[in-house]
Amino acid sequence: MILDLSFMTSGIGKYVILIFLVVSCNSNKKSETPAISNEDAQNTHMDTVASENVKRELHIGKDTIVIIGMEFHPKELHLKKGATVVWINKDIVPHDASEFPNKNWTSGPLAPGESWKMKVDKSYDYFCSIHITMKGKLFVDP
Ligand SMILES: [Cu+2]
Repeated sequence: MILDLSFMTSGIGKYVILIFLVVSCNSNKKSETPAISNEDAQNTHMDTVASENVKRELHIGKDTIVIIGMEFHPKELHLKKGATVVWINKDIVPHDASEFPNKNWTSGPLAPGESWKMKVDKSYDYFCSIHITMKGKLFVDP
């Protein structure tokens, strides 16, 4: 008996093989665990508790802005004239805090763990000039 395998290299033969591979991959998915397990829920809770402690330590929302997860926290901060604002980079990549849009002032690159402070006399929009979608606002009450 002669087995003719020439169809496998023909146009239709390739599609037959591809379909077979896709079907056999999908059949493995039934054994996967649910997307959110109890352990994940517990970890999320622990993260929330941890960030509450960080907030208390760093006076976030008073005069300290924490950079974490590619965001400024808080995004908007109300200050008294002459207050000193501190930016602290708690993220895993460098960021900066720069006047938006002209970089009239800038912290320069802040490595993870570094901080920078500036005395503020008026309201500003600012951003991270390394990741230009990261934005924040400082409001100085007159
Ligand atoms: Cu950044």
